[in-house]
Formats: sequence, C-alpha cells, structure tokens
Amino acid sequence: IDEREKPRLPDMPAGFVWGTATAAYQIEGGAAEDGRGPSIWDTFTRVPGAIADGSSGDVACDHYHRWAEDVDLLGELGADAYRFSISWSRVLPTGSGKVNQAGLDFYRRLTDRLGERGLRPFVTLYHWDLPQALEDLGGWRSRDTAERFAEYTGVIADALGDRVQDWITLNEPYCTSITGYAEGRHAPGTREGHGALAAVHHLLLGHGLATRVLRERRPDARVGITLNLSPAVPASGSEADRAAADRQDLLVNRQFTDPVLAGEYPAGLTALYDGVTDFGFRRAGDLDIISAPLDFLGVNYYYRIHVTDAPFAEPDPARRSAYDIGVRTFKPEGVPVTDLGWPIEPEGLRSTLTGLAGRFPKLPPVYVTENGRAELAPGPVPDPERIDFVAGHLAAVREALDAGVDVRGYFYWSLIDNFEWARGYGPRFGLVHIDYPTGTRTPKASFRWLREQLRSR
Ligand code: GBH
Repeated sequence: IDEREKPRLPDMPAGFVWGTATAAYQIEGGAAEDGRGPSIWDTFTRVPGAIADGSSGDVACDHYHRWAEDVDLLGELGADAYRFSISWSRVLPTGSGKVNQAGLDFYRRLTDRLGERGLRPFVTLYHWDLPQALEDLGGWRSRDTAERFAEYTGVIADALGDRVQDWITLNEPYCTSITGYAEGRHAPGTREGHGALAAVHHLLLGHGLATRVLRERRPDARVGITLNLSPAVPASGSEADRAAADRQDLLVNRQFTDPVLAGEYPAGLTALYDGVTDFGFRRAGDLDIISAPLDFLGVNYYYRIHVTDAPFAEPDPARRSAYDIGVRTFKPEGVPVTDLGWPIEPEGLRSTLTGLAGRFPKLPPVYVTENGRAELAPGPVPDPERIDFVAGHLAAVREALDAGVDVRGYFYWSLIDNFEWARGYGPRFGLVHIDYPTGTRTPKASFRWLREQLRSR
C-alpha cells in the first residue's frame, strides 16, 4: 500500500498528549499470582453464559509477565503517555486493610519502566474490577464501598505518587452501575432499580472522596474522572422520540456529568426513576464532595446512540431495572458500522466535546481517554479501517479545538487486543495483534501508520 495515500493526522497544539489505554482485568492475567485477591470479574466470568466465548481474564494478554515488552511497544510507537488501570484486589486482596506488597511492586516496576522510556503514566484507579470481598458486603450499593475506595486510593497515592501525577478516579461509572447492577451484562450481573441508582451515587461519592485523598497526599496531583459519553439522537422530530432521546441522554450522560461538573443531579432524573421512591442514600453534603474541582475530564467516545420511543419492558415501575427507560436503540440507515455494529460517526465526538463546553462554563481541560474500533477477524490482518477511524476522530477533535474546547490529548483504545468483557476475546481493538494463547504481539498496519504520524509531528 502506498504510504502517501494514507490519511494524515491533523496538526495539534504544542503539548497535545498522544497515548493508548488499557485496563487491568482486560490485559494482566496472573489472576491468582503473588497474592492477588478475586474481583467481581473473576466471579462473573464463571457464571455460565455471562461471557460470549466462555472465557475469562485468568491469562488475558499475560501482561502481568510481559509488561516490559508492552512498555517497549509504546516506546516504539512514539507515544507520549500510557493510560492503564490498577487492580484493586492485587493491592488490597480483600479490598480493605492488609496491603499486598507484591501487588504494589508490580505497578512500581511498570511505572519505573514507563519513566525510563519517557512515557507519562495516566493511572485509572478503578476500571470495573471491584474486590469480591467488597461485593459480598453490598458492593457499590453500599456507602461503605465509597469509603473503602478512598482508603485504597490513599495506599496507591503513597506508593506511586512519586512517579504518577495524572490520576483518573473511575472509568465509566455508567458501566459499573447501570451495565453491572441494572442491565446485568457486566459484573456483578444483577438487574436492579434501586440498587443500581445507589451504585451510581456511591461511585460518584467514591470519586469525590478519592479526589480529596489525592489532593491531601499529593499536592502536585492532577485529578480527573473518565465518563463514557454518547450523544442520543432521536429517530424523528416527533415529541415522543425527542423525549426518548432526552431520557437516554439523562441515563448515560447527564446522570454523571451534572453531579461531577455542576454539583447537582439533572432535573428529570427523579421522574425517569419514578419507581425509586427512596433516594435516602443521597445525603446532605454529598454533592459538594462529588463536585470538587477537577484538573481534567476524561471522555471515552465510541458511538452515538440512535433511539425511538418504546414501551417499558417492565410496566410496574417498582420492579423496573434502572436501565428500562422506554427507549429502543437502532442502527440508522446509511451509517457505516464496525463489526460490533457500532455506528462510525466522528461527528459525535465533536458534538460531545463542544456540547460539554457549552453546558459547563467551568469545564476543565478535556482528554479523550478512549476511542477505538474493533474487528472480529482472528488473524493479524491489515487494518485500514482503524487508520481511517483514528484519522476521522482526530479531525473531529481538531474541529472541537477550533471551536474553542480545551482538549489536551487523545488515547487510542487499545494498545493491544484484549479481553472485551462480556464479549470475550472476539473483538480486537488493538494497534497490536495478540495471538492467544501464545501471547505473541504483532503490530498492525495502524501501529506503523500511527508511529509514522507521531514521528513527523
Ligand atoms: C469502554 O467502554 C471500556 O472502558 C473499555 O474497557 C472497553 O474495552 C472499551 O470501551 C471497548 O468496549 O455489547 O455492544 O451491546 C465503552 C462503553 C459499554 C460500550 C458496554 C459497549 C456494550 C455494548 N461500552 N457496551 S454491546
């Protein structure tokens, strides 16, 4: 293929951060090694039918042993930064109390090597793998889990704060709460109304408490949270479809942006959840903690959600899961989709970024902390689609910058193919192909393309 015909990345402002992202459970493996305790994903992957291919993260990409090779790949790519997450139960096997030094040592080795390669670490403290011992005590339904998250954050801040400045408290609290406790497709796999909304609140409270701990222990810390944001697009101009899109937007986006960035739950949320009569888990003062000023907002963007109005699946609001909001999602005609059926619409990234800046006057700087696409092909195939995808979405970021949004960086999801949660190992998001089970890493064409683009900056 003629290199000159490939798309080019737009010029970005000086200091714009280029990176890739991963998450502990999706890549590490080493699930029972060196004292790691079980997480809710170790449990959930054992539930028959929970994972499409019946797999688990027991071995995953074996990053727990091959971490040095993976850091070297990042160096070869010419990235500026690497976003990864810490396995809470590797460090605190029961979620609280006794610290497992071997777990901390792993992340110290990893961050040492990142430093040697000139790579800036962005550490996500929670990417969905709650210690099972805490789930047994109620998980995120319980306020105490937010306190335990702050305790764990303190342990990490003390151990890694000398080499990490950029901290992301939570990855996508929507997925933990709604996909995990309402939709039941992620761990812990339940379908609740009240419990899922308590989980939303306790996750956000945990974010606020962790932010406070980081500020106290590490005055030089830069703290943010990562939200998955998806514009909701009504199928028609009808009032019913527009109201459905508004409910979808409340559920996925504003339920999280508004408490964090504006210190309030959005109007309309209570009506959306009219089956939840007791919001007693929200205590006075919580929103002040939740809305503590941030140094940055992380945005994960994958797709827009196209919706029509639809009946509720469960007519009785008292028995309804928090995911059941009377909408149907569909694939619009004429919009290209990935192998996962996800619409490819870079325009949604631009409008997400400009929309945030429009709605929140005090919006902190933004990083795109995830964006990517997957194919279902098993082999290390040429991936021109990935090159077009990245170039298209960076053009959208460039438009947002031109519109005045302070976007500071972009992290491609993911560095390597990995365990894609309920879908197992089928979807491949990586710039680098992984051969399972040998673990052999093979850079894809997109990796070589991105390396060239980054070199010629
Ligand atoms: C991110 O979630 C995650 O942070 C990351 O761990 C993950 O690997 C990456 O995206 C890619 O998915 O099964 O098609 O019905 C993005 C939000 C939530 C989007 C779950 C996909 C399942 C939709 N994801 N959702 S589907």
